[in-house]
Amino acid sequence: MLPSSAQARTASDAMAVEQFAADVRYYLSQSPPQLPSHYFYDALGSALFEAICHLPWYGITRAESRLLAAHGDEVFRRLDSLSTVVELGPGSGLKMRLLLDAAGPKPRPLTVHLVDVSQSALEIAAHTVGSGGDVRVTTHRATYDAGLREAAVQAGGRTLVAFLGSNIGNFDPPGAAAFLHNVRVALSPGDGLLLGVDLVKPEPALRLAYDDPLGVTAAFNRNLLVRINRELGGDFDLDQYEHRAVWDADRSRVEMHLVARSAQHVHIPRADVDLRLAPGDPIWTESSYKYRTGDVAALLQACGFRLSAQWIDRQDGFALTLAEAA
Ligand code: AVJ
Repeated sequence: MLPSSAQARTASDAMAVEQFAADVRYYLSQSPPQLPSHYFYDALGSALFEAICHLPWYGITRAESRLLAAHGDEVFRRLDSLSTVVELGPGSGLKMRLLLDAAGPKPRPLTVHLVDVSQSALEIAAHTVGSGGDVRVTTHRATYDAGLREAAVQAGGRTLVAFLGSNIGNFDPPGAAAFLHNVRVALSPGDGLLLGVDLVKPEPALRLAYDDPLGVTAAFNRNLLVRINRELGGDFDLDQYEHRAVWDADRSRVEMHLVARSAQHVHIPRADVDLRLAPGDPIWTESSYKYRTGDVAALLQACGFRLSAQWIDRQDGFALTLAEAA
């Protein structure tokens, strides 16, 4: 007999695999075939993403860290009597630690809720965020919406939601608006939202950020096929997929694809998939939308927030925006 927590873990893992299988089946049947980008983040995918954050060509994490270190104290000053922070998609947790450190001594006990689909990322983030000894940390292995609802139920007092790293870039514009609406609904007037958004910049910089000379991003992208092979019994032939990143200026997004180099016939038994690709056919694995500063303000206002402050990193083209639930 398993201890009840281990049992719960096993049951939720089984549910997660079933959801993965259903999503793989549905999205690969679209044209072009697609895969949802949040499945990048298994243990290896999360580690590869951490490596991406250190690449000289990927400026998002460094730009945001500079802004958090420089303005974190002001975030807390503008939200006096804050008692809860909810971070959606904390990754390694280093940025939240940076924000908490920048704020200095906390006048009251602060609880930080971390929401992530990746168990390995959550464990690392909880350790990193908790290492300051100045906050209580609670984790939620869940999607953003489900995790935010859970955290909001437990939260007492004034709350700040942090959505950093330009994670919002993975939503298409209607999806981003719907998501921010949900965040607003989970909050009360006076609660805060700290949003990190990557800005539109010249195409060569965008291409290098998503197709780096070390091939780390290519490995991150292909790891999705490794994960499907392992968890769903797929037979993707990894060398037969080329990593491609393209900037679509009209839609203001970088797309990542995996392009078949030759004709492919793929079986994924646990997802009941039988997929044929011709040479040059893409599987679309990610969209990363880029914003202009004015877009961010307009989007927040349309979703029930009032702009409180916006800080820009000119070096890498990144915006950190603090808004208040209106
Ligand atoms: C974590 C979604 C913000 O879009 O820049 C990095 C993911 N993809 N390199 C991004 C990613 C390729 C990243 N986000």
